[in-house]
Amino acid sequence: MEQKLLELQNEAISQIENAEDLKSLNDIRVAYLGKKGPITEVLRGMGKLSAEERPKMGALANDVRSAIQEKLDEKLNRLEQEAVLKQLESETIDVTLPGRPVKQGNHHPLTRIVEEIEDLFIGMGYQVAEGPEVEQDYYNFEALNLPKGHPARDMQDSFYITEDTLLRTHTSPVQARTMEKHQGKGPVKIICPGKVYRRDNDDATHSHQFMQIEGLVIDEKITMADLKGTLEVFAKKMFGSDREIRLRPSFFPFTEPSVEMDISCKICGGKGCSVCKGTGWIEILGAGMVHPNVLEMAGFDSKKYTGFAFGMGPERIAMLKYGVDDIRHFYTNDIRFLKQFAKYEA
Ligand code: FA5
Repeated sequence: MEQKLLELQNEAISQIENAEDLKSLNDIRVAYLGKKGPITEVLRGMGKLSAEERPKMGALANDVRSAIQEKLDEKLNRLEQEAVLKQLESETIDVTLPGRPVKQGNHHPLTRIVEEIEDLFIGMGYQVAEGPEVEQDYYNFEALNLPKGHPARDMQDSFYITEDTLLRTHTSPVQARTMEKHQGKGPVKIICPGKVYRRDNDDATHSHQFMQIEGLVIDEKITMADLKGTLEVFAKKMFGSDREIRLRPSFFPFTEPSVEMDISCKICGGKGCSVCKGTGWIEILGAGMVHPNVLEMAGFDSKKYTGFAFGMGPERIAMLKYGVDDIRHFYTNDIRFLKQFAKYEA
């Protein structure tokens, strides 16, 4: 029996050494140490042994089991380590490979224009103000001398949310809000950029959502000459001294007198095209002297204070500056269009 046990031990150990994977190792464990294995079989014959030999054989059988188990554990460890090493090797990263270039984006042309205009006016002592896009009818119209039912409300077809709330149709409500905050005390010198919304039909120069930049100056002795001088500085800086500007008399209920400013069309050089609707000019802003009613409604003494205001469309300015022939390009997010402005990045 002793001989048989030692043979089984040698046989098992040699099989363990040759095992190549975890599955065959487990098969060997079941085969030799399992309940139906040969060692259990040998031990069953112990009843035939003498009382003296029995404990000796029992001890030997336990030693054989332990030796096989030890060998199994050792091999299991080795196979597991080998598996980890193999995995590490297969997942190695070659750090010497050249990297993939990271694509760099650029600012949206409208962001560039708005920042450029902001910088220009900040340089002239203006502060940047903001207001809500969902606006009260009062600030969008009434505080600007446009009472309910006023026919000039039709000039800005609106998206109403409730009877008294709407998507603002221009940035002029920020004027009214800022004046109210100043509680009748000048000076006020602000610009307010932001999105506005109108039920306009989209075409080459109109969008139902677009941007405006409002400007407002209130102080003692502000005149139309200050407005004209400011707009001229702005136009020369934005478009270059070779581009022509013109002021046309116009009407806004919140300014008196009112004007509109046009710039000569860059696309056709003033000859007339689809962008300028054949006129050679593109309107970029409305402006005027703040109406005394608007000053009074916001708590300013209109005998002491005067002011000017303007509201311009950055999309139209960007179109003129960069020669873009359709306003919708700014909103369709075509990467081929947007990429062209990378060359203007600092
Ligand atoms: C106004 O919105 C006045 N609030 C401007 C103003 C402010 C006048 C302060 C006097 C004092 P108007 O509707 O003309 O005015 O719009 C001003 C500018 O916004 C236009 O000159 C044009 O550049 C731009 N604009 C108007 N409608 C659209 C549109 N649908 N799509 C793109 N730009 C537009």
